Amino acid sequence: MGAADQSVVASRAPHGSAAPMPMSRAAHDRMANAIRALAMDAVEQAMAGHPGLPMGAADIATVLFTRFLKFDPADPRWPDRDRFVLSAGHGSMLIYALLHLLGYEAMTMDEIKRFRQLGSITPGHPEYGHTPGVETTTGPLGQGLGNAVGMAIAERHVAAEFGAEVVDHHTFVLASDGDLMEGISHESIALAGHLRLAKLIVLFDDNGISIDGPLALADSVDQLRRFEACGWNATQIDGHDPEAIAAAIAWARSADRPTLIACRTTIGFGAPTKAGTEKCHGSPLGADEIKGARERLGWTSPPFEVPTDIRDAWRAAGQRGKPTRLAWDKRVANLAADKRAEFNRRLAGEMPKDALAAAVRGLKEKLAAAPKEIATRAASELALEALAAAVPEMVGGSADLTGSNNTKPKGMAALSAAQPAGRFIHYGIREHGMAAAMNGMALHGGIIPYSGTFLVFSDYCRPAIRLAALMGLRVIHVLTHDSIGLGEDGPTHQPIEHLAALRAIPNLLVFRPCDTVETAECWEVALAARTSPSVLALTRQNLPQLRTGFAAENRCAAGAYELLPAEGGAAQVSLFATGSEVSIAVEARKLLAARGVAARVVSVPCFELFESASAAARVAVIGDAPVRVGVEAAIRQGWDVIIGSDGAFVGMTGFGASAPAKDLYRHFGITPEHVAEAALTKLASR
Ligand SMILES: Cc1ncc(C[n+]2csc(CCOP(=O)(O)OP(=O)(O)O)c2C)c(N)n1
Repeated sequence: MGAADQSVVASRAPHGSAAPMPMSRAAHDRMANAIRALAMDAVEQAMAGHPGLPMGAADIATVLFTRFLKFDPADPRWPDRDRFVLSAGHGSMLIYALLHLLGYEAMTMDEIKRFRQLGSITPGHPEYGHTPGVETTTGPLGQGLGNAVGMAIAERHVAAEFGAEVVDHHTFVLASDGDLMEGISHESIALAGHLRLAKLIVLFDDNGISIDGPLALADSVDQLRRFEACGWNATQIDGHDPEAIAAAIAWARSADRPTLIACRTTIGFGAPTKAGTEKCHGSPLGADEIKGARERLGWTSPPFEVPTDIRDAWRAAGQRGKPTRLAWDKRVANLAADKRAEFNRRLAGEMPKDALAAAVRGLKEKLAAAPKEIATRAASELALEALAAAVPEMVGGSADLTGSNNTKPKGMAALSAAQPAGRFIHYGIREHGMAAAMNGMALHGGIIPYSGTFLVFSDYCRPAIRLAALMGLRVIHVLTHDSIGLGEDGPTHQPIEHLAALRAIPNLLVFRPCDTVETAECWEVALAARTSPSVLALTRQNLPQLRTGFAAENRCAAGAYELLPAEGGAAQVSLFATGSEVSIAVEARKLLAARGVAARVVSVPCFELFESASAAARVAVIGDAPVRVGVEAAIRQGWDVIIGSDGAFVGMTGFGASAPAKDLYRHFGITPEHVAEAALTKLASR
């Protein structure tokens, strides 16, 4: 920043008072140096990693964790803990050093020594579910910040429902230049500012260095003004001055909006020749540099040793939160019995099983009594009306396509700054920020987030969907307008490769229901999938209800099932289809019957569930008809698992076009006639 900016900084200086300093400056420095030493030594031993960020941000982390952060190492999942998100995941040694020093039992010195090794809890980038005390998986820059916005939304929402006596915590983020340069950061901070998430505090490691060198090579954004323009408080401080850090955090905690604290730091603080340069970003410092850093920092202990007095001071900081946690336990115990049970159920992520089952059953009974020819997006809205009433932790949303995605059932109030108890989030046109925030909500707990956009824009959410799958989070993406069937909007809006691309993500359930009943069943399975994210690919166009008559069994749970058997003899043809193409397969079956060919129709609402079924179940569903045909208005990739490489496929091979849906289906040959013809050709060639 130039001189002009400094005056802006001065006028924004925080005036709040911090918690009293529990230690001398010298003690602070030694505690911070313990982080620096562990980071240098672990990266050196692994011969890989990033010492620069932990060394630069050690003062910020020391102040935050010893004077402010509410946590208890004895219960890393205590629901009312403050969240700390290391958005700059490459600086993972910062969090590992902290967890070790603070006394998280699992984070032994051996684990620090095994930094980045197979089977350690100290992987290259922090991984949720792998390391107690790590709140989210970070590494892809910007995602942690996006998650933190969701965590802060969740805190406010759950607090609005259950009261501040049991839900009252802050979300802190340590973000780097890279986090703030990524586009997702803009979506996330704009949403946070709009929702006035006052308990969200971003500590920006403002070191002016990224991998290529000085930030000035590629960036000249005034981050303070950017955040302020998004409705945040913003201030800039010396990130190596513990009192300035403490005063800024105290100020931020009393704010009525989210706060950015730009902490001016020196990357690799203490390293004699590499500090302040990109040379300490992504590689070990080397023996000489480490020796020099030890001298500079006055750190005389050998590698992986922490002097007893410093270790004791860190442990004492780790013990600070225990009384607060025990007091919280009592407050929860004092809640009215049914409120307490509901609070605990939601935080445990358990479904209201009976209510959910009753809601699905009721809906299926209604659909059996009065079948509906509607789009699956409309069927999803019908399902949501029943489900959202039965599952109060569902919080919906849309990236400005609410009326198209049908994700807002009647009576669901908007969640806003003024009304945090609302259950529908207008995310704005921010698909990436939305998906990252959904992950944060699921990580926070107490909420099952679902949301919507067009299937084609899953590309805009994909990095966050991938992380949801990696972390095993129950988030549900309602992705409508799922094929050329959306019609006139044309090829920019018509997904072609998206189903295959989403199916390629491990642990993601991709559902493509064919009618109202399947839509209800897919919703039920998605809600029950505690450790998997789901996508519901839904149509714009109307579809006939193929599942008539009532059956309590959730047939979609198998992933694929025989919808219609062969008639008049053993099946010569098996027709496999998903979503809107199932009804085309049903028509093709009639055409084949007229030609004396017995065909069966298998609906495949979810490849992943089908692939996880037993071998016997799969063989039974695939059947032994000599000819297999797949029908899906998308690319063939992935289908050979079902139809074999010698199967016929009726679908798309390139981009779509702008026209009414019926014309497009004809134009691209995705018709009953063409399906029947493909089957007959295969039969004839045998
Ligand atoms: C989305 C994404 N793109 C690229 C990277 C690779 N990468 C890791 S750190 C980094 C930038 C480092 O600069 P900064 O964020 O300022 O961190 P610092 O150098 O201060 O540690 C990059 C490009 C990444 N992790 N995520």
